[in-house]
Amino acid sequence: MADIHFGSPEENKATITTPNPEEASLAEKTPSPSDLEVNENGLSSEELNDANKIKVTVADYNTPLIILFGAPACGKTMTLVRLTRYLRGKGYTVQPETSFRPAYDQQYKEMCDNFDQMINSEDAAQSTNKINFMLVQVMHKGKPLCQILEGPGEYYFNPGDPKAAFPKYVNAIINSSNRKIWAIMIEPDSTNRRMDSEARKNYVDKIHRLKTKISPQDKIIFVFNKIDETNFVLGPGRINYKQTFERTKYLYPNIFVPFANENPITKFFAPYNFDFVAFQTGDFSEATDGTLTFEDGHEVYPRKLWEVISKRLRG
Ligand SMILES: Nc1nc2c(ncn2[C@@H]2O[C@H](COP(=O)(O)OP(=O)(O)OP(=O)(O)O)[C@@H](O)[C@H]2O)c(=O)[nH]1
Ligand SMILES: [Mg+2]
Repeated sequence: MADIHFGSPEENKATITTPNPEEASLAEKTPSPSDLEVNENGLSSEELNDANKIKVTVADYNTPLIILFGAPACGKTMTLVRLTRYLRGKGYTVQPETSFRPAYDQQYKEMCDNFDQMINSEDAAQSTNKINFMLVQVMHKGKPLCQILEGPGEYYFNPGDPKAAFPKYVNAIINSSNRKIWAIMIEPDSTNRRMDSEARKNYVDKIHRLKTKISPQDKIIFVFNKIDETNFVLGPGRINYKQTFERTKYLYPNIFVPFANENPITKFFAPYNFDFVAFQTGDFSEATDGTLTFEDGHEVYPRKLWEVISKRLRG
């Protein structure tokens, strides 16, 4: 398979961090009643006016977090949907963490209640419009393996306000004691109208800022989503990885610079401290009634992504 693997050196092996109950709640607690007017995204007006007031809770600080990090519309929600479908098909249990958002977020509650229906729906908008914040737990044979976290792209990188600092809740996630795998999403230049060359440069700066904050024990996976929109697909699931990697460096100048492997020995066979995975969530087409329908992409994509995640979960 034309597949370049960019492994991490041995010394970067993650250790399981000591649980710290105080970190379980990742933001301030009980809001006042006047702040509880909730908009259609499930955010209270207080949260909407000030992203630093957004409240999320990761109650399980022992199970590693997979954080889908990326600009708006890069495909985080659909990646979560596709991975969930794949994992369920392989006998894993994937279920939403109801405590992730406060009780006033009715939309979150509804999403948790209707999770199965939403995951199985062919109406892509059902997922992309409704899944705003999401934390799901992945279990196998009753044992929790990881938690996958999805949040609105604008709080990771907002093309309209590219220099904005991360809101408090993102910093709290960065600093939580969970072991973490950062799935940093990138995409072709033609697939996201808000991500022009200037925005991509700013996104690179944001990724570099993230890199300065995250623990050296965290793992990084660059996920090149929407690979179906490139010329690098040779056949179902067969990707010209070398070209995809070179294209990424061209589209996102200097993106990989802070991730170079500095180890004088291992750098010759593992030049970078990350994995690089090409991905497609699915095929999207507009039905005659205007709805965007979603058809799973080839299974090789979630299988490969899950393989890499599983490997990094092991250390
Ligand atoms: N061609 C192609 N388009 C995709 C793929 N994945 C997602 N898309 C398109 O990208 C759009 C946005 O996907 P989402 O998953 O909602 O993006 P997101 O990153 O969750 O966006 P925010 O929640 O706004 O941050 C979808 O409606 C699709 O049109 C893919 O694999 N291939
Ligand atoms: Mg989303």
